[in-house]
Amino acid sequence: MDHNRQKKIAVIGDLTGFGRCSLTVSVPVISKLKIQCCPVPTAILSNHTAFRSCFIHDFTDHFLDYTSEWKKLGLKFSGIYTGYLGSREQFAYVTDFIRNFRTEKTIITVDPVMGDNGRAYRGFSDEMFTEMKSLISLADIITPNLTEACILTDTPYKDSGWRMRDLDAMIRKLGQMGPGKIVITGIPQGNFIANLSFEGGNIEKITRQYRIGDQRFGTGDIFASVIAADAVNGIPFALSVRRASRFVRRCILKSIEMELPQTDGVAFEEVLNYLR
Ligand code: PXL
Repeated sequence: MDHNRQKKIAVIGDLTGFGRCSLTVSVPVISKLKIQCCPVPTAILSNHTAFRSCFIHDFTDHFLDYTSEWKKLGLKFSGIYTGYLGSREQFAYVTDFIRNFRTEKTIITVDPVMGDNGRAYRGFSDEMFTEMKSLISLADIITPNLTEACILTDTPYKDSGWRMRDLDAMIRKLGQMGPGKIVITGIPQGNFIANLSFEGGNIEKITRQYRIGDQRFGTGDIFASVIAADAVNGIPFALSVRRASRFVRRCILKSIEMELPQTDGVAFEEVLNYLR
């Protein structure tokens, strides 16, 4: 039996019941882009970690049993996309997963989820930062936000006043760490939010959008899901970055219109039809 007739992406991330992040946005977004999405849960949470309290069940101990069944089925993936990892030990498992399941054609997207607004998410340690630096060396594409780009390159974070020269140095440093395609998201530039992308060693592009309200949870996961799916669908990287940011913008605008609390993720369901 051939289980590999349709393109599919293995998505490694957490299953979070409330707050629309990780798998609860990756699965619908990737599916909408006509790719079969196969989740590997890293943890099960009642709600994401930015709420005052949450239940977390770490799934590290089941990673190998879960993924070895996929080996038995002979599954092959057009893409592997990793997001939030719940424990330090998971980095070794994810690295082995990539080595075991990668084919010549598999596109590896690593969203180095670690923090935002200059701060690490709850539960992230210096050791996990070091692990993330090795994980990105296996990636074809990475999608750090500004905070994560700073962590990966040991650059001090600041809220504003980024000069092009400094951003340039940072993205090149990331490029030297392995990935061929990089987009740094959420760079504040006055009334604008910019994304800086890098491809094939030297093509750089900065795209800006008017800042609309504050940041909302899960938008990085939506962005990276579009990038991972587009890459598998053969869409040029620069176009994909534009599509992803435009879609995220639509999601934020809808959420503002519906007056959703910032913690609750974005109302992507309302605008998913625009993604095609
Ligand atoms: O969107 C990033 C993210 C993913 N998963 C979990 C999180 C967060 C951010 O807080 O808590 C569980």
